[in-house]
Amino acid sequence: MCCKPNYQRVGLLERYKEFLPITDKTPALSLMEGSTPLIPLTKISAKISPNITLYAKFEGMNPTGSFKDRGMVMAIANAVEIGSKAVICASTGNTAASAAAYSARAGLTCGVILPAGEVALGKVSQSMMHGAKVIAIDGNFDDALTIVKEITQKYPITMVNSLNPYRIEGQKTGAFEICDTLGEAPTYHAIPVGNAGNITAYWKGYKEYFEKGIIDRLPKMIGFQAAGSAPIVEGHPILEPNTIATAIRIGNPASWKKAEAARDESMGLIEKVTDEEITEAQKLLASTEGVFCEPASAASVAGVIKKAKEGFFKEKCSIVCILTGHGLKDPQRAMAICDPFINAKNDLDEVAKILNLK
Ligand code: AN7
Repeated sequence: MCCKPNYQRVGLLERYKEFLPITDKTPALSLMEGSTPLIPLTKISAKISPNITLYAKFEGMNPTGSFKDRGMVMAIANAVEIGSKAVICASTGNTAASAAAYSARAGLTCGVILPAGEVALGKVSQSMMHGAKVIAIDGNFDDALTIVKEITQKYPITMVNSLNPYRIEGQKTGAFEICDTLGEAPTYHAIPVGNAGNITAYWKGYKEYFEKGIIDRLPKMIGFQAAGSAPIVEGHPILEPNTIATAIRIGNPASWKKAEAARDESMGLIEKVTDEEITEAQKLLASTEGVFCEPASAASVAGVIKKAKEGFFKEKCSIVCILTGHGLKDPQRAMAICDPFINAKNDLDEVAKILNLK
């Protein structure tokens, strides 16, 4: 009894090759991404509704700490295949970290364009450490994406934002994994929405499994934007998007129409959650479930809690919340929302007293 298949020993291009645009010439690139845990959230579901079986797909367990690795492994493998020497992306941080890591591994030059002052510390440190050329512009994510779109038209450099279709192809594997684990699609798929590539990719993945007869129903896609950065909810671009969830501080999502299609075809919804609701959900996940995700990720759980309070989930149902990135990406925010730690003398009695032991 030694050889049960262990998917953590293969990366996504290998695990799902028959579903991906892979040819004889695609390099076998991998950092062992994917195969992330689907964690039952029993405390939170008990708190909000007896009808709900709630899970977190913890994408923070990917090699660079976010879901971006799924699409990036495919996009960078394709860039190598087509002979690119350099790639570029605009990013609120996670795309950049992932692009930088996979570029390093594949031997490509990587440029990342970030909105200055608006990217969480962990993410910037990753891009720097992996050797990307990091450029912080005096503008927001939408401005950075405009530069990337124009530069890739003019110069021989490959875009690895989710406008690159290979990104979406890789990211759809998240839907496959959920179905492979549950044996079916969940009733609801809850997900944060920023540039809207991920909701697009998951919907594509579920539809492909459905068309192949691997699952016999589709989930309803329920997406959540941050209230200060909710262009899809408001119905127009937001010129100065704002939220503590810097990953989804995006005013004009590239995959806007596709996100609406996922919402409408699945009979789901896209709504907004406030920064307070996001923070509360982030703390609840960490302090009662032991799962530390970044603020943007908590938007999915915040959205489910909000809809449960409204009585939206009437029947017995299963809900998978995508926790898109790890909490360690944004340690400064985490420190800011917790009670300060206690400074004490180097003294046993004092420490015991603080712990209420004496
Ligand atoms: C943790 O890295 O857009 O709706 O440039 O990092 O597919 O954009 C990040 C997005 C959710 C939103 N959660 O996903 C970037 C970037 C986290 C994220 C999103 C992002 P999309």
